[in-house]
Amino acid sequence: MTQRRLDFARELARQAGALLLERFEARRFAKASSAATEFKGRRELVTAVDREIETLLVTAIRERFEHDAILAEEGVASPRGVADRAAEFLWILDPIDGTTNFVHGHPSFSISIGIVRSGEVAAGVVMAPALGGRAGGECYWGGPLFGAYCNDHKLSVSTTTAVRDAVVATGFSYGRNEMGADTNVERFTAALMEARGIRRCGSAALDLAFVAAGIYDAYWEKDLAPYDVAAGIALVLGAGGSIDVLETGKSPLWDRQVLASNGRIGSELRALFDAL
Ligand code: LIP
Repeated sequence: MTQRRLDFARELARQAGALLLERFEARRFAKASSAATEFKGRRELVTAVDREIETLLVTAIRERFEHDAILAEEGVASPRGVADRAAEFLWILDPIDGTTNFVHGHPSFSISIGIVRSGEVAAGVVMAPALGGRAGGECYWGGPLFGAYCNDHKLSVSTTTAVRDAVVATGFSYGRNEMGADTNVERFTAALMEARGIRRCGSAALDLAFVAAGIYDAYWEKDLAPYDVAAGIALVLGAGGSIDVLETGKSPLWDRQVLASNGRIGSELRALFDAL
């Protein structure tokens, strides 16, 4: 049942990825107007392409798996944020994760398709059409029962055992200017001073895929939505990594926070943050 959906999601991501790359290059080389960019908040962007890709994804999923539930970032499928968490199968979709990068011509953006079965993350696909330097880009796919892959290459998390030897990644909330917001700056500074390197590439789905690929040894972020992380969580677990949270007792999928690691440095990084 999940395998069928994962196979379908891979083909759907390939098709949607080709369209997204076409739109990206048209915008980047100014053959298309950038006027179709709107604001959802002070710095949160949404484009007509977000909605175009989401409509493509939702229509195809509805046609093939009509009884499955769908949660999609732009609300094409259902009121934004309403999700039937108890459904046997729930699709969690981000049509463009890394929208700011997409609008500004940076290649670190992805299509994220997460599949949750009876409340547990079961599989995911993260499609990065502008990465990899070859036709079709990089398609990360897998899940806890399937392993994790980049195109046809099997992935496994890194073997780094200390934060001082690690390359880690994070991101920052759109709402960081709001009164009382958790800006993540203290955690960023602590990790910057301890780790070998730190990256902020602007797509949570890709950051999680990079943990699964052993490129990053860990990644954390707050104020993320389920559609930012659902597919990436499946990939990290499929590659033998660990998924934790920044506040004990919270859900990495539903409570807007995640700490993903290779399973070897996650607790050290969590302790570094808890000590702040
Ligand atoms: C983005 C995440 C990124 C985070 C941004 C934003 P979007 O998602 O992928 O990690 O730092 O604030 O949430 O809005 O591009 O889908």
